Amino acid sequence: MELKLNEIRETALRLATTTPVTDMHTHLYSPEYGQLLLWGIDELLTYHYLISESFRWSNEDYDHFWSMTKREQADWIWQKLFIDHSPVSEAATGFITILQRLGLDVSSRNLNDYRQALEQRSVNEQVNTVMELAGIEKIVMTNDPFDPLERPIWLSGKGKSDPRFYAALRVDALLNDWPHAVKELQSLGYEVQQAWTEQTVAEVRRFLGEWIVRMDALYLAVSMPGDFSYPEEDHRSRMIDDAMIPVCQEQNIPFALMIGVRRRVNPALKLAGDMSMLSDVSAVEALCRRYPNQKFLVTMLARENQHELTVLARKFRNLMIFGCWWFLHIESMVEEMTRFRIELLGTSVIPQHSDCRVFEQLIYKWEHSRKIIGKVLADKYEKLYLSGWHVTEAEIQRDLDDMLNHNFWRFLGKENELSK
Ligand code: FIX
Ligand code: ZN
Repeated sequence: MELKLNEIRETALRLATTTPVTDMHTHLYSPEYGQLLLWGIDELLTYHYLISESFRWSNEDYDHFWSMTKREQADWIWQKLFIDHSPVSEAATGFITILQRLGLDVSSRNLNDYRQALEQRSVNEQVNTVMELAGIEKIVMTNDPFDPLERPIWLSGKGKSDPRFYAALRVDALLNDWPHAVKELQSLGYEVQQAWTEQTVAEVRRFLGEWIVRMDALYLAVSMPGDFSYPEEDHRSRMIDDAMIPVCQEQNIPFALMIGVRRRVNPALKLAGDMSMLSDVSAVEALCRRYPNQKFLVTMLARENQHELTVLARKFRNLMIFGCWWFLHIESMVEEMTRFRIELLGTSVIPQHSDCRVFEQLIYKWEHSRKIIGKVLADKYEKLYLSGWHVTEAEIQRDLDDMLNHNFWRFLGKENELSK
């Protein structure tokens, strides 16, 4: 049934907040991964986004901060960002959204009550509650065979025992720290050497192929610095051309590139010390042109790259742009990006991923983004209505299913996962 003008906004917002989501890039794990799955109040407060924000209010010695227990760090951050100042940043407001949605009394400001309430829950219970509250159906993890905590779980065959969680094979070291990757590969029994020999290429391919199969990885993923350039006479281009693209094609999976990070500009902040960096969109253009049958999932970190990258997706159907990554995952940027992506690409985009590291973050990251996506779509449907094009509720549902769920699986050629 066609919607009336005054029904459009409410319908778009309601469906945007309830449509099941596939979260196609996270740093979350299923409960089988034990300590790798982060959840609870202290993990939430020590999220690296909040760590860097807290240091703006303090001359605390970095090393002293890192020597504190997690609980002490959480207390310190709570004091700085929530008590001494108002929690108006995206990450701080997000923490409040989580408390509220979990049914805790936000107005009490009693951190120990919040801790206690969550500590009474089991991890399985919390995973189920959060997925239900956030409307998340499927979660893609970030999986690194070089991680000594993660590798044994895969080798014991338990890596993919929860059907709601999917794997993505992360290959950063192979592209960005080859000497380290050589050591890791050698210790795993692959006969590689620093020089780019035929045997090394064959062994890297064997490694990638075996781990894609072991993980049933949906895609290969890497985050790149902004000065990534392609094609070049360098290690990265050789690795991509000789090993990664051939294996992706053999296995029929996309290659995901997250471009524009400058790691550790302030090393004392550890994970919180990474910076955003302008990137060269023409590297992606060259890849899409050279490999028209290879699918690329791409996101960039600099705001200045977003428009050009979106235009590029109009030129190459093998390019799917996704998410508002990291420092762009703030309400003003999500709105700006969602609006011009829809204006340039219609609904053929994956507007958001969460990048969550702590499980309950799914609640705020998706709630905040869903509202914006609903609002932007409502503006567009209302405009269409006034031109005489009247959408139905089923059509709005279809569009949101595409953006929040189906586009990802369709791009992978795995629509069958949607019925699971
Ligand atoms: O490289 C990545 O996948 C980044 O998303 C992370 O490294 C980053 O630390 C992060 O958590 C961003 O949201
Ligand atoms: Zn990430």
